[in-house]
Amino acid sequence: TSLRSIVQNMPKAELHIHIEGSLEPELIFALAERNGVSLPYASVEALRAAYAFKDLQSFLDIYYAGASVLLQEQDFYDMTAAYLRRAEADHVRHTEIFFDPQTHTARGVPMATVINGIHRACQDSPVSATLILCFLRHLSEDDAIATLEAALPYRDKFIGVGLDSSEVGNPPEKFARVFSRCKDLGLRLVAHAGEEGPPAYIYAALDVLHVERIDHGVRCLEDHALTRRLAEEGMPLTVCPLSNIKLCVFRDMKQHNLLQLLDAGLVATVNSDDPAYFGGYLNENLLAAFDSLPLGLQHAYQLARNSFVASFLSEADKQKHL
Ligand code: ES4
Ligand code: ZN
Repeated sequence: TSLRSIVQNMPKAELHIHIEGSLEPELIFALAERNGVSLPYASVEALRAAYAFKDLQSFLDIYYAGASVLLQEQDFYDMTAAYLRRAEADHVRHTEIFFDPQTHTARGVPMATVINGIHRACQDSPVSATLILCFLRHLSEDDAIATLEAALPYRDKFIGVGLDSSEVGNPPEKFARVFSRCKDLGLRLVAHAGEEGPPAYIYAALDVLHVERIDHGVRCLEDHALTRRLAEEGMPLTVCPLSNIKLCVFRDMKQHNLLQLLDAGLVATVNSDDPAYFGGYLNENLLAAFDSLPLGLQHAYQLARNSFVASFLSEADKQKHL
């Protein structure tokens, strides 16, 4: 059996997937039609042609436009169900799904519509799926606090909170109070850091927000003390190879630092981030990395293992997968 087929078929967890980033152009157009929303693109092909990004912000502008077609609970259900079917095909056994409520509540969509639609699709899937509510870091901390309050009636439907959107200029410190509140509520904590931002943002995510995983974190290798610390603490990084290439964090996949991260002893995992926008779901991310980097069977095994170790499954549930 080839390494590629082992990588594809091995049971795995996904820990960094924005559900709004799984909206395929075909579903965007179908939902636009269903909801009478007009799009600034003439066709599926025209929309897909706009997926040429130079950095994170140029992607986010199109990602928020795509999400504007989501209005009814069934829309959120259909989007999530479609992702979970793709995850199942990639042998994903467990997934921790990010969602961005502010992208929808700002358009007048009720919090209940967002959470109930996504959550019901998770319950109907054979894949184990939990939810992580992300705060948009380009908005204020007061907006994040209001969002948390609005979500608390549905506290049983999400396990944690994260921090996403435009990183540079919006450091973790900006969200110290809301993360402290979330920690007191028993929510699990993660944050995007060190994707486009410097190592200082990773330190702040750890020391100010007290996160339990770093999303991306690939710029940690610029700071040797930080790299050593992440390794010693077993602090996981949720790395997204195709995302990093599409957003020009690395010039091409041969330049990606995934192997250096693993060689440094970090609990690195591979994830799809925004699969509809970046050219592939989880197995396509793994295969792209394995095709371009000198990764072998041991690395495949390590990445599958890391995905469960880094998850928020109970220790008993992790054991079943290790
Ligand atoms: C995101 Cl790749 C990435 N980075 C930051 N925020 C995001 N939201 C959706 N995808
Ligand atoms: Zn992300």
